[in-house]
Amino acid sequence: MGKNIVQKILEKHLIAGEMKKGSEIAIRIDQTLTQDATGTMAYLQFEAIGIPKVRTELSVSYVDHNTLQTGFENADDHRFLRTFAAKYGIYFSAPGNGICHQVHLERFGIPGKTLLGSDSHTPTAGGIGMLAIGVGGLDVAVAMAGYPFYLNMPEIIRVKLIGKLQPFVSAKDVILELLRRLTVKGGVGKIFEYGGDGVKTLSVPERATITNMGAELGATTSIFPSDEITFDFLKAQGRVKDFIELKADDDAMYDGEIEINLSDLEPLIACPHSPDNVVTVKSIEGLPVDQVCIGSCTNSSYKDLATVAEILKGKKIPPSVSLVISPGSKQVMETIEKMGYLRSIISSGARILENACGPCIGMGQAPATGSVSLRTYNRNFEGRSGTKDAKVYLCSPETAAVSALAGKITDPRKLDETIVISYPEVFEINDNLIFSPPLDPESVEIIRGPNIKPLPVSKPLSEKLQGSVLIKVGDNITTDHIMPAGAKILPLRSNIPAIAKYVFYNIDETFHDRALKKGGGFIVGGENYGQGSSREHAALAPMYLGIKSVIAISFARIHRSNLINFGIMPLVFENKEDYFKIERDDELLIEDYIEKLFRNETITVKNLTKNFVFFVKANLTPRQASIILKGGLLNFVKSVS
Ligand code: MIC
Ligand code: SF4
Repeated sequence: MGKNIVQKILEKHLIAGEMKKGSEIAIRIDQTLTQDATGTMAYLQFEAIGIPKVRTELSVSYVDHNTLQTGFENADDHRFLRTFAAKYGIYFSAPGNGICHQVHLERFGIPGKTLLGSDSHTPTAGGIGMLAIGVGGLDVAVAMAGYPFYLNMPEIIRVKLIGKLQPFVSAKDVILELLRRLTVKGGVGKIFEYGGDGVKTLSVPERATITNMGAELGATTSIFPSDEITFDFLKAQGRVKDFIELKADDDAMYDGEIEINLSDLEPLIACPHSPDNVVTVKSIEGLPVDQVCIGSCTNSSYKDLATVAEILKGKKIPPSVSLVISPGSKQVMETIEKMGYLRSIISSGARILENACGPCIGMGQAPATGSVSLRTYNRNFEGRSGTKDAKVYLCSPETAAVSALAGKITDPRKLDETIVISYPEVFEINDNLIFSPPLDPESVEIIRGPNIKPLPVSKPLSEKLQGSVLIKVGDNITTDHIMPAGAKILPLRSNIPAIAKYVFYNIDETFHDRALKKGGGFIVGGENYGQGSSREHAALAPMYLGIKSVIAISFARIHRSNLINFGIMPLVFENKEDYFKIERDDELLIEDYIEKLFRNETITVKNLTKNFVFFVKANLTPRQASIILKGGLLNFVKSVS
């Protein structure tokens, strides 16, 4: 029987298990990436494992999230990360070099290899045919130490693309269409493999936009074939040696298929406050916009910015609009400069930001009170922009640029022009902000500032779990709700006691104090609890506050793994109706659960306050059950090595 691309890559990397839907497999990881906001913890965890040098083929430490440096904290983190990388054989991509996913695609990604990254948008590298998975920092630390990565074999869904995008309809509209159809939880437990004749009409950056935002579907990852278009991309990066062809066999089997006719798509837009709240741009045309932001790991490639520049060329942004543009990498910046596009962007009145994540994670450019912000980014969760009542819409660079000029949401097809972009034969390749590991790591001293606190120690769970429900939240709660980011909180990522003060801060400011006072307790969640980012702080900080278990209707993949990694039990209701019967402050008791964890049996929870029992399941593999009982993955790895 023929194989699909995912099966071919997994088979080559399989260390244990059977590639049967839902069963646990272990795979070898070739490459890892971290970014600064998750990296400091990941490296402290790697250090705690006690290995002298990374054991991967390649590991890269990027600095792209915290680059505002409003105090010493970020700068201290950068210095720690730079010296740590030098000591342990890791490449270091310095602040200013660009967003990890864009740079990785350009300089390091290799078709057919596996990549594990401590950022949920790691699947961007699926655009060149890598099997790239976003995880928490501890999973990356363990992979850097040479251990396999464990996952439950996902379903493999073929997304068959046919036809060709019409002018002013772009790759972003393809993924928005999938979000419209499948919602933010439609991809949980799935890998999307793209195929069909439409694939060859898409360039690598366009493919990467699509795989990037597959994260918003909750998918494990997304992947494109590696073909002549991939070859051309790698050639323009001076990396022909990294090319291999990758395609599905003609008789490959899938667990499902979705078809998208590219020719039928029209410009789409995700309305506040969820990436799946998708409508046509046409249907909300005329809504005045106050801010337009172009960039982020979804849409900051050379192609994106050259297109934007062509649209802006010779025109002026109206005074009511603030247009901010952040190129995805130094290479993109240098190439748009060389090709003359930067000039058109600057002349239009756009504000040029650093090559970094910036406003996407609330690091500057918070919109005005109650304003409308149109962004080419991937997430529009409430408050993520830094302004709680701002209304953030997500769209393509074409829609963003045309709307910025008009001062209101506008269907870009209204622009009566043909946009033709010139491409350089070879991109501006200047890796002077990527530092290779030195040959004499012994001489490197790791420099830690006062903001870098030691790792909190997790304790094994006790035999009887009792505590109160500290908070009850609804469906699709994001990790931005659990552990907010932004300019005030992000600098505290290396300091768990300090960042723990902000757990659930935007939902309930009293959470931290109540949790500390009660010595921990339970969290109750709805569907898709913990969707969004890979930030393990959304598990690590609750662990620090004594949370023993999260009981939810369902979980998002990365957050569930992070909970397990830090010894917090993720439990799901057997009967959804019980969710509605529980209230904040109810006292819960769980006894005799340990054996049941290993056998995946039903566990009884007593609601002592309301005097009823309800039933939950942990759905853990025996390995995960052992991790929980040891108090987390770090303790587990140390105990077996
Ligand atoms: C995000 O887009 O939410 C982030 C910031 O990149 C996160 C990582 C983090 O919180 O550090 C992600 O996507 O994983
Ligand atoms: Fe950075 Fe935004 Fe991409 Fe996250 S989604 S990696 S914050 S650009």
